[in-house]
This record gives sequence, C-alpha cells and structure tokens, in this order.
Amino acid sequence: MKKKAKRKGPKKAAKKGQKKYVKKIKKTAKNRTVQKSAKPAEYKTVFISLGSNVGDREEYIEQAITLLRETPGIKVIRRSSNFETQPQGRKNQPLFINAAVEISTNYSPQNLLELLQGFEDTLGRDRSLEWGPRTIDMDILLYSNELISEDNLTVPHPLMHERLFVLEPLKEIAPNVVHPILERTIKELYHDKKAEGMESEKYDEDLPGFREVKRGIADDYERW
Ligand code: PH2
Ligand code: MG
Ligand code: MG
Repeated sequence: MKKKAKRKGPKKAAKKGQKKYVKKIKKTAKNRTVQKSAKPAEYKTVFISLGSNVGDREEYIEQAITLLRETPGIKVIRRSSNFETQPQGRKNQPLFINAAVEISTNYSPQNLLELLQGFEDTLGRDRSLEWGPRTIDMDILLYSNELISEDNLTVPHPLMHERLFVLEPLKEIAPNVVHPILERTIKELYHDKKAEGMESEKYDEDLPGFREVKRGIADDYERW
C-alpha cells in the first residue's frame, strides 16, 4: 500500500483531491444554506445540463429545450452546441448527446426540479436503472450563486466539476461563471478536467472523449 501511494504522480494526486470536493460541496452547501422568506420570486440565472442516449437523441434535446421555452416563468437565454460523449459511470450503454442551457426563471429550485422531472416523464424517461440509458436527463447545475442542500437536490450539482460531458457544453455558454464553492471559473474547471482526461486517453489518440456533432447553432436554431 505504501508503495502505491509513493508512485502516485501529481495528476493522480490532483484527481484524488478533486474527488474529495464532492463531499466538500455537499457539506458547504448544507452549512451555508439559509432559510428564504416567502417573497415574490425574482428571476434568477440557472444553468441546466441535458443528456440523451436513447432513440433520436438530438430530437429529445430539442424537445426538452422547447418545453423549457414554452413554460411561462422561464426564458431560455442561451444554449450550447450538442456534443457526443462517451458514457461515464455505467460504461456499457450507448453514446450520449450532451448540451447545456442558460435560463432565467422565477421558479424556486424545488419547483424547477419538479418541473424538469415532469419534462423527463413527458419525454419517456425510464428511471429503473440509476445512471442507465435515458431519453432525457435534465439536471440543475447552478442556480444563480445559491447553495442548496436538500434531500432530493444539491446545487451546485455535486459532480459537475468531475464531468467533462457537463463542463464542455457549459464552458461554451458560461466560461467565466464562477463555481460558488470551488471558486473557479467553468473554463478553469474544464481545463483542469481536460488535462486529467488526456492522461487516460493517451493510448488511443483517434478516440477522443468528445466529438462535436453540431457547431453551427445559427443554422438550426434561431439565436436567443
Ligand atoms: N449521465 C449520467 C451518467 N453518465 N455519461 C455521459 N456521457 N453523459 C451523461 O449525460 C451521463 C453520463 C447520469 O446522469
Ligand atoms: Mg444526470
Ligand atoms: Mg438527473
């Protein structure tokens, strides 16, 4: 065991260090959560990640964004490109399409979560397998710079800084937004993680973790 620890290079050590932030985020979010008084909700900037790896993946992403756009109390401000990504966690499943959107909303975090889960149900989400294949997954990444720690919701999303499939689309639309606990920009978190990712991909340079499938947002979507 001692030998193993000695051999750990700086990158591995950094990775191990990052893992511990998952706990830190949950803990800090909990400690800093304050009870809000009941006043009319103002509009907040929220970032949401989208993922699909079943059926017509791009269509599910578009439908999810359309549902958001059609909801009173939600304005879709920007969307990222779509990225095709290798499944993380449970590897034995189809490739994902991932994207991120910025919305402005007067929904509370809990109401927004409920709304997104309703959209997932509408789009045929099967919840039988944790981290399993899904028509659509819609996760709240950041809710303004608020810290939320509730049984069913932790914000910032406790794994967002660990996941290139989240950081890469998010970096397109929010490069300079600062993670309220890690106090690093999305761009910085992306580059940290990307540098780490290179380490495990070096054996096959033809298989980068991410293949961009759509850049020309303006070709297919009106600009928001
Ligand atoms: N979502 C997961 C687990 N693994 N992998 C990729 N590439 N994209 C995802 O959206 C994704 C995943 C659980 O939410
Ligand atoms: Mg998810
Ligand atoms: Mg989810």
